[in-house]
Amino acid sequence: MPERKKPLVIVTRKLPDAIETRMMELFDTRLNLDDEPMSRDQLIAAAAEADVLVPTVTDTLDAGVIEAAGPRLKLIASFGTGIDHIDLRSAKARNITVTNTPGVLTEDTADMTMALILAAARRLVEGERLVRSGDWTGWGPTSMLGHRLSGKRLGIIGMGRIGQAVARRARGFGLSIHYHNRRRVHPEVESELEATYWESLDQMLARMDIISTNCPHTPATYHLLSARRLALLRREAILVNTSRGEVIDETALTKMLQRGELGAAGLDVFEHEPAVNPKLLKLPNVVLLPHMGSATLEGRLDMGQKVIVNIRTFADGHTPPDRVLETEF
Ligand code: 8YV
Repeated sequence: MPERKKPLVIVTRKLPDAIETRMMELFDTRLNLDDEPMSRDQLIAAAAEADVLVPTVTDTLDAGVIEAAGPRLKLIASFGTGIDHIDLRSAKARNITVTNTPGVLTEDTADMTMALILAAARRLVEGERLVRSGDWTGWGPTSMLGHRLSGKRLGIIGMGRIGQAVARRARGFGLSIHYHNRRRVHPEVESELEATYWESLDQMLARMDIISTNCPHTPATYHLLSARRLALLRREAILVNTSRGEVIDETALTKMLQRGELGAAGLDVFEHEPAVNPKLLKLPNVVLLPHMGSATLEGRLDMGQKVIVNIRTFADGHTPPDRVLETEF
């Protein structure tokens, strides 16, 4: 049997060595060893040449880039779960299959969500800064007071895999679980988590001590937490976001934090990453992280494995396991 030609796979960012090595063995792989994010022109050039493109969240594959794709491009195997950086309609119109890496980031992202909840409620970063500054004068009965988690209400926006993993952890901290989701989750899950479903997001927002956004960014969730909705939050509420910056109106949120209209926030993602609203940087009651919710070595290896399996399955003429379905558009 004649040996089949290996597909040309162009990877846009530096991936873990083990993943890159395996990709080199399996495919005609072009790596980005410098890890310099590709410019739009470089992306267009890559899409024009590749059989398979492996982008990440930092690559915007909009209609223009996808329309410029060459006839060979048949698969976009994204390294990541979120797919909001890819114009799925254009990909479909060009008959390009899109895959992602769901499931393997769930626990890590949920851990980071809890870390942000704890950090914001208990002022971890402020305390750390105080010690480092050399200005700490010793323990005081009223110094560095935060808020107890146990007995508070957590409202989760987006009760998918990550939202549920957050709920499981939060219950261990004594939080009661509330959620808003497009669809009510299975009664068994609701009862396991003793979760209260709110069809009305507005109603839920007004009653929670802590809000966590765990939904994907889609046209329907863009600025889901608009200025109007943010204003419904209780004055002492804590808001954490490990999903996508675009889900929250960052300007409105910043204004509220500046005016003391919100207790605290923990943000791992931003509306215009990597740019962060400079006003946020000045606020003491905000914990800011550089989109590291899923940043574990184990997670990155699992993601890479998924990318490889998706490419391999597709190249063998089968439907890749993580094909993004049209219902996700
Ligand atoms: C990933 C993420 O690290 O997978 C996602 O949706 O937000 C991140 O945690 C990133 O997307 C990799 O492309």
